[in-house]
Amino acid sequence: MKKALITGINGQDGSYLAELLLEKGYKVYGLMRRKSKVDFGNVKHLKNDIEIIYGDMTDPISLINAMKISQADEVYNLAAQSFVATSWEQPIATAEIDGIGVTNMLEAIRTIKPEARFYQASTSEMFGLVQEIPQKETTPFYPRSPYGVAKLYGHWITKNYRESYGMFACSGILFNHESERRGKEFVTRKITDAVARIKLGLQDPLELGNMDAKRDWGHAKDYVKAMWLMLQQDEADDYVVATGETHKVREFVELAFKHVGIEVQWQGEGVDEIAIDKATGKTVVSVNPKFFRPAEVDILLGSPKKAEEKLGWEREISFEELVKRMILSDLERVKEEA
Ligand code: NAP
Ligand code: G4F
Repeated sequence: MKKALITGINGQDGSYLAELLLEKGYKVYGLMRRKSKVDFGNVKHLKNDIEIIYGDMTDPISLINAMKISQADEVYNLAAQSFVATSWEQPIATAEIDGIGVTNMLEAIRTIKPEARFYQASTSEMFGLVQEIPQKETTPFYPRSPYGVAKLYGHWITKNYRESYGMFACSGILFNHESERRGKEFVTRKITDAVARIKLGLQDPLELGNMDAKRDWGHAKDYVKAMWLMLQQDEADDYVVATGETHKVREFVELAFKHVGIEVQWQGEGVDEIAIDKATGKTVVSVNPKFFRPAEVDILLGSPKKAEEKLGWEREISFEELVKRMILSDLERVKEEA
């Protein structure tokens, strides 16, 4: 039986990856931080199938301990301070968790089980002010947030340990991927949660920031398959995982409202822009400058060519299906809560 250690197991991707590995017959260990209240987050339903090890990416001893206990054959490093906006408010914590934390994990592997295979959760945020469209593995990086900068360190240290010590260490440069389990601070889930509430008459207009930003959005369930595939190859390498499509935040808003039978009409420009419900004339979306970032990533669009050709990876869930799944799940949940 293969053994896997997933850091950040209670996050969005951690939960989908744990399900995938359990289906494949792995023994799954998950690293989780201690909280003041016991909370298994997105893996509540897997509590009895996985083994939780308490630890923190900033505490090297706890990672050594996690490797000793799990003796993992495969380590998936998904733990991170993953919200870009927060990285300006907590730049040092972000660097310690998302940057140095990667070295802490690599050193724990090197000390306890150097032959273990390692996956690093790199990100399209490293492309930031994009140097070419679409972005691929060879596109130069230009991060635009403390998060992007910290992740770039994690990316390079992974490559460096591969080249320095011959470790089987891979980075997946994943573009935005969302799901019904996405944190509500991220724009997609913020939209679907609000649209469900507005439909049920439980919320005032949704306030957003930059609606012109373009993102390459896929579903997390598809993306964790690429992580696993990377660690099954003969050689370690880095791969872009993306859909090859990009959409504005505004398009996501329109589609989410459409799924609950509301057609929106846009009026005004810049910070005065609003969306009204065409049928009632009521304002359903407005702009709040507090959601703009000190530096923005205007467009992300990835080329999944290498992952498709070398890993045989394919995304199965389209953009339209992603929005539909998220809004239906939020509608159901909000109805139950109400
Ligand atoms: P997520 O839902 O925010 O999950 C992050 C996980 O990391 C949570 O379980 C969190 O635990 C844990 N964590 C945070 N700080 C930690 C620390 N100091 N020690 C141990 N665990 C810690 O993020 P996600 O969307 O699943 O993303 C997974 C990874 O992929 C992240 O590294 C993210 O940066 C990267 N990524 C995500 C995307 C995307 O679009 N989703 C794209 C590219 C890359 P708590 O519950 O205790 O906070
Ligand atoms: O949903 P977001 O917060 O995701 P962002 O910043 O693209 O980061 C996500 O994807 C990265 C991969 O590219 C991951 F590495 C990272 O961990 C995370 O998962 O914002 C998306 C866009 C941004 O341009 C933002 O300015 O939406 C824009 N936006 C507009 N109004 C908003 C809002 N974002 C948020 N969170 N909230 C708003 O009200």
